[in-house]
Amino acid sequence: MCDQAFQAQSRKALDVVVASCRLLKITSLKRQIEVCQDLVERTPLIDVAILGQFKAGKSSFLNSLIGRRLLPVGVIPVTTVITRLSYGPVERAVVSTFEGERTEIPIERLDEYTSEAKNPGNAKNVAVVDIEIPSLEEYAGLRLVDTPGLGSVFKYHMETSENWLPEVGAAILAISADRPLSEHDLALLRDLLRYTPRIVLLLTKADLLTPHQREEVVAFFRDTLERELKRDFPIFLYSDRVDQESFKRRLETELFLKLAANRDGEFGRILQYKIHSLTESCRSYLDIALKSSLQADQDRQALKQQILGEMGNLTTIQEELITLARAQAIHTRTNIDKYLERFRPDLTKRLTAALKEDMASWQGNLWQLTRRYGEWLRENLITEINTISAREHKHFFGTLIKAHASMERYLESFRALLGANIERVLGIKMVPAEWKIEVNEPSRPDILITRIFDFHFDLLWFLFPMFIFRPFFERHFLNLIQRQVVVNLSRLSAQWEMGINRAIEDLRKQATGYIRDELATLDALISQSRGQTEAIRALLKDLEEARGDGTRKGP
Ligand SMILES: Nc1nc2c(ncn2[C@@H]2O[C@H](COP(=O)(O)OP(=O)(O)OP(=O)(O)O)[C@@H](O)[C@H]2O)c(=O)[nH]1
Ligand SMILES: [Mg+2]
Repeated sequence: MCDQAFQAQSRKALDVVVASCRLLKITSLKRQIEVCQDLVERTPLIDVAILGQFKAGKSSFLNSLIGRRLLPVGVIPVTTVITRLSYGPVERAVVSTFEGERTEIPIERLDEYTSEAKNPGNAKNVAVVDIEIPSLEEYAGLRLVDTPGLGSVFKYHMETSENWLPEVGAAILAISADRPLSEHDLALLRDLLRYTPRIVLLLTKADLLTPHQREEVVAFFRDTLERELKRDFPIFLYSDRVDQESFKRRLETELFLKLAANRDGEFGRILQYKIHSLTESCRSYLDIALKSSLQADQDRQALKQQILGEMGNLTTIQEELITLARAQAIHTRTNIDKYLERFRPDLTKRLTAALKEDMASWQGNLWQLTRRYGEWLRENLITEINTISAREHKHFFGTLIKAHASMERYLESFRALLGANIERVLGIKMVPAEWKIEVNEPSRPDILITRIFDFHFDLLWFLFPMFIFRPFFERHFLNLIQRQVVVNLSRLSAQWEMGINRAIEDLRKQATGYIRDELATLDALISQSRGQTEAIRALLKDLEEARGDGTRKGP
């Protein structure tokens, strides 16, 4: 938790802002208030990911930390999906799928989702399992992340975990102490360094070594890391069989507590900055309301006209934003098609070669052969197209990025013009509400290959003795690949187009919303502030007081 006094002060400042908004019908600060309220109330979590080769003892280590055999462990690769453990007053487990579905499950049935034996190859499409348990209270604020063997999941993890403070997380690389540092581990370390500087090594299964051997192993690791990576990493020993408590204590004082302290500092700075900018905006609005409240009625109307003038016309603004969105959306499909074209020839060649090789061993009549071919094609195309989709989709986002930039520019110029008018007419330099339109990345489409053949001539299999016709049909199957590749790349393109254009539309709605709220707020401030001079003055005073030390200028 961040500093209690600072949190109380932030709450007080928020209360004044909320009261001001209620009195003066300020709608444009709503989002910012929500963000700050959320930050003030929540305890942010730091992710500590346990990574490493299969069977390094990652899950066993976590079980030992929490003092309970909760995560599945075993002698063959076990953990198949990412599992996050954090403190919660009541025990619960929630499974989230890649489709975004969340289901609560009984904690005893965890292995049905996280173990390779009961969820082979993650057939259940689980993105992550989140577990809350009361016994993690001493680690409150940390979220311990168990990962499947090998490190590549870390990339996935960093991409998908909540991104507000990703850099605070740490990585624990588990390596079995009875094995030397492998090339794989070094490669993983190099990879990890791109994501977080906070990496420690955990030499597991220390019980397999004598105290003297342990020292030797630690020295060997130090030397190798210094030579290979020119880096010094903290190294911890661990065993879930002997001296658990002393191993645990060292980790706690030298790693976990330090992480928590870091997080508090970082979190405090973010909250301070956000509260500062929110109270500044609120004060500008109160200033505007105060000036306007002191005017006679007819002057107030004139003021409104001078400040909003042409800009007050929301319909024109809406139309302009629609034009901006459309200008990008119409190019989305062409851009993706053009980009995907580069994969077509190679993909066709690769599939054709693979089919030639695999088909040689197929047996049966035409009907059986066709079934086999259908399955083969579906399986291989789905894998290939999904791989392209997962690896390349960031390249499809051109129009989304451009739409985002053009809407931000539009908002900026709207804001600049409005600010200039307010300064000219009222002499107030306005601190506008924080505006940030957020891009919601479209989720990955499901690739579905439906029809393989237009005409089921395979039903007439009895007409074609295979020893005569087989070469003919093989050729036909091979030729079909080219068309299947074209059709399915195009389908992929269409699915991404839909997602991306939906995201552009979402940007447009956000931008319109910002402007609508700002205009409504100013309209309310100027038209309805009559006779509220005293109340406004009191709020300004409260705001000054509440800002106190707690909202010194942020970073
Ligand atoms: N002697 C000894 N064996 C351990 C220790 N920790 C784990 N093991 C054994 O190592 C094997 C692998 O343990 P897991 O915890 O499943 O390893 P993991 O890294 O989670 O494996 P994956 O999930 O498959 O990547 C099991 O047979 C454990 O009993 C330890 O401290 N000492
Ligand atoms: Mg495991």
